Amino acid sequence: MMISVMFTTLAHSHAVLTESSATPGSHYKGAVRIGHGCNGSATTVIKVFIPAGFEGTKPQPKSGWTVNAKKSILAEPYVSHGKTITEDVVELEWKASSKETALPDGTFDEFSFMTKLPEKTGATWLRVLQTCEKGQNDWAEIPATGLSTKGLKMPAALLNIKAESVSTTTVSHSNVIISDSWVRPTVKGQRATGAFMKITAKENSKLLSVSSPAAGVAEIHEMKMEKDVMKMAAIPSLDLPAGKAVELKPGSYHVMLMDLKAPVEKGVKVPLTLKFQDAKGGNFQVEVQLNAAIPSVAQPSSGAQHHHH
Ligand SMILES: [Cu+2]
Repeated sequence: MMISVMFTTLAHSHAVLTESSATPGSHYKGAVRIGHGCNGSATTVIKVFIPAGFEGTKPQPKSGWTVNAKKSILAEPYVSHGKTITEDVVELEWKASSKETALPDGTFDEFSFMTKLPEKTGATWLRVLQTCEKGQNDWAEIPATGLSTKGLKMPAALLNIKAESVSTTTVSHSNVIISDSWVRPTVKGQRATGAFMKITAKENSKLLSVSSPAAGVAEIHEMKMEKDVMKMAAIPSLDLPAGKAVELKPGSYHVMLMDLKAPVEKGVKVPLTLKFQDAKGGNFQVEVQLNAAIPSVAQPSSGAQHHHH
């Protein structure tokens, strides 16, 4: 007879974040999930303590609960939207408006917020203080090492901030292979950005044009030295010799996306359509989803680039 052993995790009954990992510098929307009361008593107040480096945290309103965001003077001010921020939200509070709207033990609920995460990677622990009609649960324990909360009675909520391991995409088409594609995330107020990739055509081909629903104007650009000044300009088409990987990279050929409809935020996907001409003069097109992230392998070009046409 087979004996099946069920390993259960207690994680669902702790105060946990519904999204426990995120990329550095990203806009994060998360929720603290509360799985039970305090020793059978209904939950009346949830407080979430926001770690240093989280910017502009906002709680989501909740029906039947009064929401409060407490600000404090920052030890390290930061600049956002051109303004120096010296005071920011450090604590969120949801308080049941009445006995009827308190969260009964034996039920669960989620308390949502959004924030901008720091650029620093690593495990971040959010302390959650749960107050009930009788008693409190202070979710504040942090493991000495690692991410496992096993053995901890009241672990804090984990948010693991880590870089995406893959930030480029590859598309294979019968005539061309497009690899290592990515788009540079924009900074505030920037209306244009560059997209980069390697294009390898099977036969002699040409890249004729590019377009993207994310940009009002998309062009193929080259960079060249003109009287010791690096300039970029649109080119009518880009030659793709058979079997040779043509690199579109910072400081060299690139796709220029201008008149952006929205900021290109880190982590989003930007669709790009590339129109080609094959060796026989026929046209075809390829769609690529560009990841908005700077790949670790991409190095900014140093010095002048020389192109031979
Ligand atoms: Cu350009």
